[in-house]
Amino acid sequence: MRIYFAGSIRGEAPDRDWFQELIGHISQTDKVLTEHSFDFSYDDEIKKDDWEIWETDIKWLRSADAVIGEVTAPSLGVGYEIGKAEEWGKPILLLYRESPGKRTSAMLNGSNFNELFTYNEKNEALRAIDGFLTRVRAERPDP
Ligand code: 6IA
Repeated sequence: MRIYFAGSIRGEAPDRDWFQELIGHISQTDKVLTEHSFDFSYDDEIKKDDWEIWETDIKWLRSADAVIGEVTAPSLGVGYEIGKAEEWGKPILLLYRESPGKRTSAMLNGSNFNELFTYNEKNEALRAIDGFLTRVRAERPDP
């Protein structure tokens, strides 16, 4: 399946190594459309204008079978993508690492149009991804 992975880039400082781990995990079974968006070593080589980034990302998001977002670090771009994906009826799994004194947005947590999974250990998040992908695959209409 085509998976749109979303996570903070210009928003709050992301855990880049963890994003790579998540992308690597999803890539074992499915295609991550945004794999290079989080390859920060590309930064100097690929200088894309913001409008190009928006255009590419929106096309990918539109075409995705499902969206997986790491929402521990708040990000305007990720919130925007989730809003669109909800509107377009995409299956959405959001991963939020429990952080003392913090809570994620009520607009994510309160929504019936995504699954928000709160985790402490990384393994829990990886297992949530596996369960989500299995369900989405099973519910998917035949191509
Ligand atoms: O507001 P933020 O920058 O935190 O928004 C992050 C979200 O917007 C991510 O989920 C991405 O899908 C998208 N996004 C934001 N900036 C980029 C980008 N910049 N490339 C691709 N998608 C982006 C260049 C990154 C560089 C490593 C090549």
